[in-house]
Amino acid sequence: MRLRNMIGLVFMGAFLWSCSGDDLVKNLLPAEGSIGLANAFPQLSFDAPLDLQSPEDGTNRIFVAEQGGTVRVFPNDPQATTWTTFLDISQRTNTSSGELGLLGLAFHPEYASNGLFYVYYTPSPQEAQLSRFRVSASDPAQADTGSEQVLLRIAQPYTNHNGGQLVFGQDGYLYIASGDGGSGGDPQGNAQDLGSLLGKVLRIDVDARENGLEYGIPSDNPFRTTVGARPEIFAYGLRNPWRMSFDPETGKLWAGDVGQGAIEEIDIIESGGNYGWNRYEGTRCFDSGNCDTGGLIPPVFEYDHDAGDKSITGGFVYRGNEVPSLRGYYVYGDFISGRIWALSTQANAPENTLIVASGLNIASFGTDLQDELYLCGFDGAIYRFVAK
Ligand SMILES: [Ca+2]
Repeated sequence: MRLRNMIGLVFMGAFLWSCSGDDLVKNLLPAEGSIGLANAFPQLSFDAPLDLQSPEDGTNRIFVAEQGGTVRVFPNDPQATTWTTFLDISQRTNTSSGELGLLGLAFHPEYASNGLFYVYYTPSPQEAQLSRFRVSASDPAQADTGSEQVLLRIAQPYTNHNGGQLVFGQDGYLYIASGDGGSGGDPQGNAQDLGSLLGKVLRIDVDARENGLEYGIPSDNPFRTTVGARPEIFAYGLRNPWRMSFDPETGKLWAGDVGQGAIEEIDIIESGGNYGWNRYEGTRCFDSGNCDTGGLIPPVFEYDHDAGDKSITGGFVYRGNEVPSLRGYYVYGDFISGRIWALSTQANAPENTLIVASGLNIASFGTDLQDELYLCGFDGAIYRFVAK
């Protein structure tokens, strides 16, 4: 187990191995029973897949980013027999600790015409980096590894909590999740520090450049004119947002924020929002010297560790067609327990339903161009959701 702690690895190891290798329906909760997982691409396997993306370029391909620094590409077809390597920056990627590596991939909204894409990775244990690459001029299945342009470097004082999600909004801006810099308890107080890029959701304009930066600052970024604040900050008070996504229907930005030792939380990220860390872990006061909730946005949902769920992996609001009963629900999981839930926030009180006890280490979720939902398993398989 590379993403959170070795205890999880030892604990889950036996169960994980017992589940890997079978190729179709995963174990279901009999009480729920209506939704399962199936291997989406049974002939393909991956090494620590952490991100799944599909650009709107008319080719209906799936791109899977692996932690070690590679991106594989293949047709969005369950019969796909092989992937090819789209990008290999493994020699530039440091994976000397479990939360380091190639952590995020996003294609420019105009990828079909400009061939640009973005990756977030750790070139060293003390740094995370956002880089732009371009596809090969002659081969749509190959990136030009010589095209790298570094846009942003973020110093990381500790090896853990590096964030890494990249996602373009409907506004065309790139949203970047950064962790709080690591260790435990955010000892440097980065998440509440508007002078730090750590513990934030950042938002930049990749189509502009200003003030010596390789990107622009959107004119309505909330702290653009705040003295002492980094203008890239969109929201703050986050610990380690491990996966965030936009609901394509509502435009809301959903994030799963991994907790310290007690509470995992789901946030809807708004401009200028303070999500509490490290004053609060979920709705529980963490920094006992300051339990003031003033100005803090509480999670839309949280869960504790008592049932063995210990590290949230944020998912997506499902807008696909294969599993009609999931439509409109936020589907997310827990990396340690492998449990997957569907959350509704339509009612006055959130409704959270366990839908699959997968037994998998859930590294990430992703969607294709039809908004069908996939799960990146740390066992090396990509799973899809199926109605039973
Ligand atoms: Ca929070």
